Amino acid sequence: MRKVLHPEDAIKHFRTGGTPVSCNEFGHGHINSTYMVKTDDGHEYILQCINQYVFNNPKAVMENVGAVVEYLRGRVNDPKEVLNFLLSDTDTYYYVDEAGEYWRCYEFADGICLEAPESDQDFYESAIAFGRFQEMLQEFPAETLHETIPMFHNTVNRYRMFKDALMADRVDRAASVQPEIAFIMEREEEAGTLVRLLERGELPLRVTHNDTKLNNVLLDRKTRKAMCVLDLDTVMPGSSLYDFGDSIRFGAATAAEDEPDLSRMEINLELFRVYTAGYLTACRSLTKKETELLPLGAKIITLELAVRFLTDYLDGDRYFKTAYPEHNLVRARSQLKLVADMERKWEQMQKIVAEEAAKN
Ligand code: ADP
Ligand code: GN1
Ligand code: MG
Repeated sequence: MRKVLHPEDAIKHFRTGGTPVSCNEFGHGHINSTYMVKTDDGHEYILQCINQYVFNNPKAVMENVGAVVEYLRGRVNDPKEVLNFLLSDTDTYYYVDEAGEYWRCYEFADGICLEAPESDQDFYESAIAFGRFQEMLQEFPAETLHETIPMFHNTVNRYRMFKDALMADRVDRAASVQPEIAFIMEREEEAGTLVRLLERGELPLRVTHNDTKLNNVLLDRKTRKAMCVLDLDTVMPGSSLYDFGDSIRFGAATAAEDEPDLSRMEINLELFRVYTAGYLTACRSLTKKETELLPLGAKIITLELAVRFLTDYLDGDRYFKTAYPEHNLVRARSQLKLVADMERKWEQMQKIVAEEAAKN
């Protein structure tokens, strides 16, 4: 049960130029409560209430976000490439209301935000945005970042949480999802590969975005070039393969993340190629091993998302926002179908990566 929020009160605590005249729910994020606020001087802002079930230390989230945007501001060519947060009346980038809810406000960036690429070029540009983002953060002091969600992409731990939810079976749903459970368990060993390689130092730990779906990036309205990366809540030490993988599972799929008709869900190899080309162009520092493992990054992150959606389904839908009772199950099934399709096209995915890498 989500709490009753009061965005129209919260906005008054931020240093907006004019007086707010409207405040409406906005966007398709699964986590925070997002509003678009318009003021009488014609300005537009994004106001967000941080989801504290997901982020139990919202102050740490804002410290990370503040540090990252300030760091990036000194490195970009154009200020519109970085989110511009407003100070609140407590001189911080957040305001805490009487109920203990954390709010933040930033300028609305007038860019194109897509749920699916409208052209190959759009997807290529999103790869440039996320690849460049990671390159810019290469020297960022990782030890100063809080781990806002501990073990976020630790797939071994995601399996552990899945098995706990299965054992607890809080809402009696386990019996109805046996084929999905079997599919997931058959792939447990492979799912832990990236975690083990990171632990052994065979993959570098980098500062990564960790939530690189297409609707977390804005394209410039006029040029349709990469403009600004959004949703910085999960910027933490991670692997480039997480970022690459998450972009592929969302943007290179032929259907939406919650498509109920599984026959429509496949990996589009042309889009896979386009994103690979863009990512390799923007992210020059990828090691040979990282490059080779790009297809595995896509597969493991897709499987991990299936595990996370099914865990939430078994847990009674407490983490992701859902629009109907079976929503998380539908999402989990679509991700599993995508994994199965990647397995079918595995050799082609590897060939594409090798071909694109040879061009660089
Ligand atoms: P969540 O964590 O819930 O996904 P996001 O920070 O991604 O929250 O915001 C949700 C959506 O709001 C984004 O996908 C995007 O459509 C929109 N959005 C967020 N920030 C901005 C911004 N500065 N300018 C324009 N749209 C934005
Ligand atoms: C959530 O916040 P949003 O909607 O951009 C989730 C991601 C998932 C994604 C699936 C903090 O992303 O990890 O990949 O949903 N974010 C968090 O759509 O858990
Ligand atoms: Mg988002």
